[in-house]
Amino acid sequence: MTEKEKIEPYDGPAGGWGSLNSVRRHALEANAVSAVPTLLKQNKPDGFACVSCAWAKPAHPRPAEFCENGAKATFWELTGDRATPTFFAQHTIQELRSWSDHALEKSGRLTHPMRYNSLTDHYEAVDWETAFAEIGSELALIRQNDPKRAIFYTSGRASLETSYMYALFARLYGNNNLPDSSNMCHESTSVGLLDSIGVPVGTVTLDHFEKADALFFFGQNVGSNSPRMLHQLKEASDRGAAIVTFNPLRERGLERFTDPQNPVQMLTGGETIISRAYYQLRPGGDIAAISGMCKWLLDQDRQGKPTLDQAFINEHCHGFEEFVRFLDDLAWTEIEQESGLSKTQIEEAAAIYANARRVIAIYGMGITQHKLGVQSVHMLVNFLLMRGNIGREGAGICPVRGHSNVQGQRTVGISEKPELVPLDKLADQFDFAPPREQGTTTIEACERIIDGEVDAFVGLGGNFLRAVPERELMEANWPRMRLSVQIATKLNRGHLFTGEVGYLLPCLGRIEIDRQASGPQVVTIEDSTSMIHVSKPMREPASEHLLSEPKIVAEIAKACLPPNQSVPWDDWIADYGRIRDAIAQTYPAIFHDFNQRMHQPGGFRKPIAADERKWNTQSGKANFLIPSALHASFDDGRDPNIFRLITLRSNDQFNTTVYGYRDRFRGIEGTRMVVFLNGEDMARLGIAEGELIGMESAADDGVERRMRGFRATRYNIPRGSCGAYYPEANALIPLWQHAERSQVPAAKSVPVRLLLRNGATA
Ligand SMILES: Nc1nc2c(c(=O)[nH]1)N[C@H]1C(S)=C(S)[C@@H](COP(=O)(O)OP(=O)(O)OC[C@H]3O[C@@H](n4cnc5c(=O)[nH]c(N)nc54)[C@H](O)[C@@H]3O)O[C@H]1N2
Ligand SMILES: Nc1nc2c(c(=O)[nH]1)N[C@H]1C(S)=C(S)[C@@H](COP(=O)(O)OP(=O)(O)OC[C@H]3O[C@@H](n4cnc5c(=O)[nH]c(N)nc54)[C@H](O)[C@@H]3O)O[C@H]1N2
Ligand SMILES: [Mo]
Repeated sequence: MTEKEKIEPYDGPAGGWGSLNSVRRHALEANAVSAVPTLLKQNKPDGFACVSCAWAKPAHPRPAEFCENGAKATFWELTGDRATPTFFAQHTIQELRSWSDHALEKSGRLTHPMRYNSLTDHYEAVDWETAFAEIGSELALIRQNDPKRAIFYTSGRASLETSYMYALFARLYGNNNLPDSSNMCHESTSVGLLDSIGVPVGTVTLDHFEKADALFFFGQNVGSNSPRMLHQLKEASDRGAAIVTFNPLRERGLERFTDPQNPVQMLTGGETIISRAYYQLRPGGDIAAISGMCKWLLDQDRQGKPTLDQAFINEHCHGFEEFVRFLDDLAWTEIEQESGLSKTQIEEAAAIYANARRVIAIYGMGITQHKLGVQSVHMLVNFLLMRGNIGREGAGICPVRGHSNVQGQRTVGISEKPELVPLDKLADQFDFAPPREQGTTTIEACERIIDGEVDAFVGLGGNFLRAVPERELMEANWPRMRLSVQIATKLNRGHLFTGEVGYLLPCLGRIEIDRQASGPQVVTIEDSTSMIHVSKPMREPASEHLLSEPKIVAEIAKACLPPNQSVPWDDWIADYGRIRDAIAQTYPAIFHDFNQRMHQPGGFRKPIAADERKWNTQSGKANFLIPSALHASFDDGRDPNIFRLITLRSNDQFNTTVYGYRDRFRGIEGTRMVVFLNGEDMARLGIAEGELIGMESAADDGVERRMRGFRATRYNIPRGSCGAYYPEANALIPLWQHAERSQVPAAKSVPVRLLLRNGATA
């Protein structure tokens, strides 16, 4: 172990002084001390929407409505560091490929449009006109040949305005190839909730949170990934609401919280206990655990203790009888085996549920990133439906979305599924024939890139190559493409693999003032609770050469598409209010009077039919749906030498952006190359604490996926499972190991074997 690496348990709560210290340190480390005052405008009605997570922004914010990780995101974007043409002249791409994710982004904000020169292996500065002209002619040529051979990827940060234009651009170009980071994230939600309750998104707002009697958490790490929600949880806990958590790991934010904005708590060392009960189930065990709770509810009801909301079930639900048969056929031994929990634990949790009148189920990647991710979502809805917990005050389903506008992008047309987009409307509005064929998901895009079937990749943000599975094959095949265009704020590893023609185009971040012909512009986003609001930038741009995302999209579109009078790209750029008018015309039910309503504090809400107990499903009712298996994983969990690997986020990263090497709550410092293991498994296999071991995929499909150099770390994790950080461990995930139907990579239960020092495979 090097001197800087430190692995020891951390006793502090989430929030508290630890979080304030971390904010201070990050302002220095990110070279962004001047950005500190900016934080006071974060998530305020007259300020900007945080570029980190998608959690709701309240109408009546606290004096400081940012969290530790929101502050890091702001500092990281407003850093004083710059990746200039000189920087790129000093380092070849080959050399940069040996840098860490952290070091690459730490080089600072991109300042100039860059073109890859394969003769020198450097990115070199170009002017925007040259860039747009070449990208335009390359894209036009590919379009002539076959428009399906281009992919238009989006990471969930781009605004509603940019996303609407970008989706329209892809369709004018001639395809629905609009994969989104959501394809790796909450697509299991979009598919699963649509089946169950007829909406692709959650049904709750902050108002529901204020009235809930119990909150059930499944696989969402609030303390790191949506820390502002800790305030709602503290309020709920103070009010006596029960919080119950199902998670293989004991995540600190779900255990204890000290409110940094509460002087008494801060000075007295007071803490709020968050979870009343915490169940460390097996990864992939949620279907079993929830089935067990449902079975218990049913039994109680039959024993004459009214536990089910029969009136609701009769009036609103479909498929209940079949669900009852499914529950009756389940054996408790099977439930215990697959969930890793005892019958007593499951009954205890179910009893808390039965005693609460209004309940919200909250979940994240621990549910969606499994082979049966979609069915895990169905199961959560079944659980809520049994007691009528959808479509009333204080109750509902709450998928916690990732990127700050990922949900909104889907709302305004970023989708590979043409049936979800009002194509007829677009055809009328813009006088063209939109393509009707299915587009590619992220997984399909990867398959096609590996097969050499893609000629152009345009990335609107993100770090596609680093975020997807099957790293080696993806990196090896990427350069077969003719054209790659990456629109980005910072350099990342994905940019170090290019097509024959490769561009890296630097854009304004959301916090930076965006001046166009009609003056400074604002943009809008939709949060996790379907509230749509304005975001007003306030900082001077990182470089005078940056263009806004809408501008870059418009210029590329103009450069490669034949002119179309009905698409006023230039007018839109002159005044983003006109883009919002166009959005309102396409989606009047959601966006009428958009330019006025966007200023409403807290935002305006997108209508959510299920929250009014209107069910836009095929049956016209809310559906009980039956899972095909009790565990959600690819392996059956019976072979003691196959471990279910959970790929994890640390408290010091935003996805592939690694801010630093402190995973404070988990007590890991100075390294990310660790593998968490259960102490009994370590003893059984003779693995010493700190020993360097490897892992290989247990997919046994003829492809070798092997990684070495993980430090074995004893951790409170269920036997038979292990944990390692994302994105480092992505090389271990086969492309085909994704959720059924939603195609979300099964990143939370990757079957692996351990490679021990003596060469043995455990
Ligand atoms: N600071 C910060 N904020 C972020 C992000 C970030 O990287 N950093 N990422 C953003 C994005 S895009 C997203 S999608 C969200 C992600 O936020 P989360 O949804 O919280 O995602 P993860 O941290 O990947 O994993 C969530 C939890 O699932 C648990 N888990 C693993 N397997 C299982 C299982 O089988 N069952 C159950 N019940 N739990 C399981 C893990 O232990 C972990 O605590 O956060 C967003 N916000
Ligand atoms: N193994 C494993 N893999 C996973 C996951 C997992 O839990 N485990 N999680 C998955 C999930 S939930 C997601 S959402 C994906 C994330 O996949 P992506 O969204 O593709 O990745 P990010 O790391 O969020 O993208 C970071 C990059 O975005 C660019 N960027 C930042 N801000 C802006 C901006 O304002 N504009 C533009 N144009 N660019 C910007 C910067 O260049 C930065 O390097 O990863 C997925 N992959
Ligand atoms: Mo995500």
